[in-house]
Amino acid sequence: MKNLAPTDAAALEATETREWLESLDYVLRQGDKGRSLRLLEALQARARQSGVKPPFTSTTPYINTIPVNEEVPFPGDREIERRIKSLVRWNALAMVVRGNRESDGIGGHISTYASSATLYEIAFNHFFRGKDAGRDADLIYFQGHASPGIYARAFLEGRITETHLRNFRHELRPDGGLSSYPHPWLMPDFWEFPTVSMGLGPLQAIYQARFAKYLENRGLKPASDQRIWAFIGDGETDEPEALGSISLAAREKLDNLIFVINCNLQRLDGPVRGNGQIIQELEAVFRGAGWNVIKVLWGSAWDDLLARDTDGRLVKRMSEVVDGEYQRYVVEDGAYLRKHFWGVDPRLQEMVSHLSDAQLKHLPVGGHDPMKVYNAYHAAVHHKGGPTVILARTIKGYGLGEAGEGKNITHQQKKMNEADLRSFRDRFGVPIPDDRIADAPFYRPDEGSAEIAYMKERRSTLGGFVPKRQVKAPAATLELAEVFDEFYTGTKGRKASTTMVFVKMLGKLLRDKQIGELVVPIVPDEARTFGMESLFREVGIYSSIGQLYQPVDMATLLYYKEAKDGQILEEGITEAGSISSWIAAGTAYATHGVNTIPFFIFYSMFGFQRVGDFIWAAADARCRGFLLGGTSGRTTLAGEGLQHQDGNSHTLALPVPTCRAYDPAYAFELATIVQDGIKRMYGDGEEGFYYITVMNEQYDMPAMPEGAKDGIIKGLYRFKPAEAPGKARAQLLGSGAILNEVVKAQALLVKYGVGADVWSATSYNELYRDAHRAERWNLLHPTETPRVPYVAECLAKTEGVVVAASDYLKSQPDMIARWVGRPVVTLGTDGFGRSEDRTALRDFFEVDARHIAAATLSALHREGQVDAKLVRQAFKDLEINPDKADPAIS
Ligand SMILES: Cc1ncc(C[n+]2csc(CCOP(=O)(O)OP(=O)(O)O)c2C)c(N)n1
Ligand SMILES: [Mg+2]
Repeated sequence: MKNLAPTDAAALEATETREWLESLDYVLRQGDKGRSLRLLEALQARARQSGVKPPFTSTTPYINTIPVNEEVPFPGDREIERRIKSLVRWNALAMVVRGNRESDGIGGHISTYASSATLYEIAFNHFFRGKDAGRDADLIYFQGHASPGIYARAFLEGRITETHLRNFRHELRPDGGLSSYPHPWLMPDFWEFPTVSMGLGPLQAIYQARFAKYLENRGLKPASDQRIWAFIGDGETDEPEALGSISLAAREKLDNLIFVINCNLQRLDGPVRGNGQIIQELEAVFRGAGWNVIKVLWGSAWDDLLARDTDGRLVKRMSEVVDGEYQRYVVEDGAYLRKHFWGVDPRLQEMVSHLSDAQLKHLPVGGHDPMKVYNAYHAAVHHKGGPTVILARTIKGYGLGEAGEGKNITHQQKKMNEADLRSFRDRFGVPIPDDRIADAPFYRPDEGSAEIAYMKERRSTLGGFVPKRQVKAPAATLELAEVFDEFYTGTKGRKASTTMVFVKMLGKLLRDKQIGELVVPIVPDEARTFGMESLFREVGIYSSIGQLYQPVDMATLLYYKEAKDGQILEEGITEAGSISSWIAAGTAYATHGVNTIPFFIFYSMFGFQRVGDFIWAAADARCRGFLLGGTSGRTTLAGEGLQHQDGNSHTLALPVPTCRAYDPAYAFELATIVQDGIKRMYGDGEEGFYYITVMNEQYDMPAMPEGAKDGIIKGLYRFKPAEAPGKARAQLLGSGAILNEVVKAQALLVKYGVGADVWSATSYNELYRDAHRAERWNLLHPTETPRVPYVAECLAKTEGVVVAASDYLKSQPDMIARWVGRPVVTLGTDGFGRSEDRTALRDFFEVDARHIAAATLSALHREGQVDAKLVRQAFKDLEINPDKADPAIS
């Protein structure tokens, strides 16, 4: 070779390559794939022995994974399905275009669905199982901004009306509308899973698929061949959540899970990987994680070209073109393609010499070819032993032509002029006459038409319409006194933390005959932190394959027991994964018809702050259950410092409308909240959830004062009235572990002649909401007797200054200040945490008994109720340093 001229060397190499490929073809024609594989392995081995080091490759060539000779025939009526799809396309587009004509900027997306119409239609006509089939329906995470297409189909199916379509993104119109994206809160009979915050859908789908197996393995749901589908954008895969847990899906062998990634090579601003190939990149990632990867890149019209690609030149060319260039081909004409794709090699050019420029231009990509998409789904649902991802190449804005097909602006294209509409109509053959086209009218063929009949027949065969949300689990009558009673009587001198109390409560709930098996404890590698390890042995850690090893602590009582029917979901260090399991379990009353009661306990700082968007999605999905923020309280979690010490989470919980957040101090408060929560969610059917902070400071748990229950739930009750009125009065509010500081301050103040009542504020968030409810009612009913907010009912008529101390932001007690009738002095833990012990932390943040007492006297002095001398003396006694740095920013 060395001595040959370069052109001769190239010619020789081409001949050799062809000969080798012909030999391989010969073996392949004998029909034995195993033989060809063995041959390739032998060649590789020989090459290695001779010092050739094949580069590592995690990708396959840039062609369809399923070869033509393995395709199964298409079972449907191609022509009628094409017509149906065209009508869905049209109505989806008309919704957005008309919506924006009527109110400019109302939004909506045309191009995403335009690219994924075939991906959805094949699934609707042949795969998605509905809920009426008498077996488990598929659970489908739709790509959020493809929703116009899903609505347009529902319109053709007769599930929603033309008025609904007209009111897309006008949900507040009196005759009803459609929400922008999948929102179970807003459309509870339609959407099951909120997806549009990108990345959350794919991650939740993985944990949903795992949870379905968990239910089966624990005998809470019969085994089924239910599938979980997640439709995802290729741009969306840049979200860390989207790919972050794919290894779990492979490890758990989730063959009930199918990802369909709509690889239109574009995101909002431009190409996903202009300089690379997103499909190859994703293939490598998923293959590396152990997924079954099916690439659907080229439509059937390419089959013949590929069959003639005897020397691999076409495949090589396909593999070397970057996505930015592929995108360019979409907007350029056939001549451009001939020159720039085929023209790089005369032999490639020759391959397509029989095709016109127009034919070249319209060689379809795989994701728009029903046959290819059908085959990919067919292979995916028959794949056993692991999850499948389908990487389907599509064109963003397919069919929009000049109005945006393949253009960088296409994601936000919402306007089309008459000429654009006309060309779209012509391209898809939508029967709308010229004189009406400018109005973009919705179009639904007669009820008796072949199209409607076909759609309905397909859906009825597959078990009814999708998406559809249905609450199937019956409400339960719950008698849980046996579980909770002991917590109301106090620990009688024994010290305990609220975390310990919670763990004990959880253990009793797990043992309860009525609901025990429905309880789902979820921990992100933090069970020992919360003292939950006894549950490992007692109820087991869920493992789909049991325990294949003898745990190192086998000989101990509390060994690390993994079991197929284990109840605990020990998720490892993933709050995002854990919350996804929590959401799956908390929505199982609708998705699976099982009232599972999830308790997710985590480091409170890594909850709302870290996975707040999931918690928002949980609310949107009408999730039920309990979130336990462990090791909570900025000064109560000692030692850890600023990354761990949580003084924020109650404030972060406030915006979530269905989340009730509580900061209980004592066992009886915790018991009241949990018992009431179970009743409300699983007995009364409320679709909301609880966030409860629990602490690790140990102290004596008192018995519940008479009549406190109602106030605990509403957020405030008088825990300890002043023993004597004193010369001056004060109302002291505390919550969580800080309530003990308030009780101590009450005692300190006696010495200065102040009679203080102590209140436990279990939830400022709930007090605030209640007060606003009352205030709004008063505003709207000016002539009627005003309602009194609960917090005002409690405090407005009391005497003395009001001082509230919290282990969270001062904004917590501030929230109720305007209903108290006088100023509220608030002490809280705004600022960065510190590694210190509790005493030092509470001094630093000025929330200890000394500072509470000092603040009370200071306020009383300003009110003219105690004189300056007494305050000065008190500050000296209490060692208060008025010139201390402000903890809020030091
Ligand atoms: C977390 C999050 N960030 C940003 C957005 C805004 N957004 C909506 S769609 C979109 C582009 C989507 O691109 P891709 O995932 O490729 O979907 P395609 O429309 O191309 O199918 C963006 C940035 C969002 N919805 N969620
Ligand atoms: Mg995209």
